[in-house]
Amino acid sequence: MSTSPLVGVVMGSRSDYKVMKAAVTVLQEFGVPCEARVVSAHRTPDLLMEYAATAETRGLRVIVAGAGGAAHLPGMLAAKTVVPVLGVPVPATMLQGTDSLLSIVQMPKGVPVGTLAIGEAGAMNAGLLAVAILATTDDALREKLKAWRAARTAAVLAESLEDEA
Ligand code: RP5
Repeated sequence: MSTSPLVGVVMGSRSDYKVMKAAVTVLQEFGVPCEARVVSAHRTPDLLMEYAATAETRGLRVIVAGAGGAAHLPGMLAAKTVVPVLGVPVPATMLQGTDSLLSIVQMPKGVPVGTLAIGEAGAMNAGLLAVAILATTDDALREKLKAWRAARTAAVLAESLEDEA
């Protein structure tokens, strides 16, 4: 597998990393080269455009984008690149991520963003979905993903409730 990043994990603020690191962690677990950067739709709009415009030529195959509040980042990236964008709503305001979820999921037709759950589950699943997308053209990665799923299944089947109070 290439060592230059295949997945770009971007977020609107450093403060989003506590949620978005779940995407990075799972990508690292699968050995998928990735990069993590802060790219803000409203504070660094020129960087956002440059990031999206160069994503394909830099070799990125998937972009995972997390943001809180009125979360324009995933949609704006998707507007500027055909690299698939997976959006993660980050709970950052009084609306606890429902604002971001609706901002991300309600893309007008023609420019899709794959929208995940709010928070850490969404970030981890975005990482896993990026792995699954890359696995469509990478047999070894597909086998790793199957083994990862099988291990989780085995762990549940081995559980007992006998020690529960
Ligand atoms: C959004 O505003 C970011 O994605 C973050 O979730 C939220 C708060 O950002 P900070 O004020 O913590 O930088 O743009």
